[in-house]
Amino acid sequence: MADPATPSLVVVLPTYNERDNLDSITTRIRAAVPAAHILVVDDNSPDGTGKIADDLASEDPRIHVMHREGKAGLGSAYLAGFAWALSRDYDVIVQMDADGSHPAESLPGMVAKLADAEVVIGSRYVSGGSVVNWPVHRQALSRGGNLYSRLALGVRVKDITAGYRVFRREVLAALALDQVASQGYCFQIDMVWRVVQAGFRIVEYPIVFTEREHGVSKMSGFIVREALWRVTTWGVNSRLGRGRGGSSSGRSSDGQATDTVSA
Ligand SMILES: Nc1nc2c(ncn2[C@@H]2O[C@H](COP(=O)(O)OP(=O)(O)O)[C@@H](O)[C@H]2O)c(=O)[nH]1
Ligand SMILES: [Mg+2]
Repeated sequence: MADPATPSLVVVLPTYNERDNLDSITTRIRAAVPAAHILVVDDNSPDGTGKIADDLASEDPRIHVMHREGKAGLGSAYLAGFAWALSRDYDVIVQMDADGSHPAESLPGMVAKLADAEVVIGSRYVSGGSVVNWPVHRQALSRGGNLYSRLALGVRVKDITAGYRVFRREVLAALALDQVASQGYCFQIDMVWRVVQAGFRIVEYPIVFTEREHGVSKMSGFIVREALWRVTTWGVNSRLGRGRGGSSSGRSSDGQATDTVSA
């Protein structure tokens, strides 16, 4: 493993029809963390994003591309990317959307916070964080989903649905990722729930989330309904002390192993 002062880092970027965003986001990552590796996980995007990723990779040996057969969902793309990263020597694994919503410029600050925790969440809902260019209905959905999930699960993370995260490799190595079935939005909640139950610490780092300028969101009614029923099931099981609620594997946890910071 590399020198802990300069951890080797990979950013996993899932893409589905991000033709107009990929060049810009990879350039921003490269500027923010020059040594970063980038793994694009493309689900055979009809708009040719995979070809653009291949072209970028041919010019930059630290850009890698995983081509998958077809659209299999955000959660599945991240899990494939995490497995790829764990089979290599990376100390730090980052998940980030490819649409430019997650500011690559915050990455050095987020990585520095790994001094205090095993997971850092780029958070819209701590002091200093914000959302730019979201319509009222999307803000309401996000706020409502966060509030419901926090209450149902008893977790103190303010932005539990955030998609911008930095993990120490040992966290992902410790979780039973092959058992994660959640997609989209719910995948984010599922991962926080697993991290908390495994007793790892989470710190939230304020980010400014800016809605995409190019391409379209893949958010759907299915994704919202999935989150609602899964979170409700976990919350009920947790209160009944069974299944993925009461007993935790690995390190001890009181379900409150979280903290927030402002930076
Ligand atoms: N590989 C892959 N990427 C996906 C899939 N669905 C969404 N993404 C990517 O996941 C990121 C977030 O998706 P987005 O539609 O912006 O969701 P939103 O930010 O919640 O509206 C973007 O980089 C998408 O291209 C999928 O099925 N497969
Ligand atoms: Mg987006």
